[in-house]
Amino acid sequence: MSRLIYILNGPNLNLLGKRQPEIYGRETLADVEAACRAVATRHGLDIRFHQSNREYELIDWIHEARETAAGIVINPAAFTHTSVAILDALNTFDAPVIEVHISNVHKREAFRHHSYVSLRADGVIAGLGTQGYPLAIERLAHLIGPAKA
Ligand code: CA2
Repeated sequence: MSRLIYILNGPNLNLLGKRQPEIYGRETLADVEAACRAVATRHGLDIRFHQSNREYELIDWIHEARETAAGIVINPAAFTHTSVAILDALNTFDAPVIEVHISNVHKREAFRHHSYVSLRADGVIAGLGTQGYPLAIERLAHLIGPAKA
């Protein structure tokens, strides 16, 4: 069985650590990737870590994950609140999906309170900062189970 997980990041998250640290913290996306890789390695999981500002690229990675992956962690960023297309793509993926938000979207503007992706996600983490990513991987590792000896 595959021990590969996809970690997908939506628009503007390439600016993490460079703007609005009061909302999104000081860690860069490269720091997040390193933290994800460390926790995944501990569980014998491989990762593909991607970010895009283009909706279709996120959809293409979800399609790729259908063939290869045992789970997805996704922070769809603003597409969370707008994208039926990402929801439709995730609905074709047959393994666990964890949705992550760095900020507590429920403490913010009303338009951030609704998530299309939550209609598919098996779990949602919001407001734990970038720590949400390794925690989401811990959950996937639990759902996927240990590597066979
Ligand atoms: O809290 C989150 O993780 C969000 O998914 C981030 C999105 C926002 O639209 C969602 O409502 C909640 C925005 C990502 C923008 O990322 C930036 C990072 C640093 C500086 C500027 C933007």
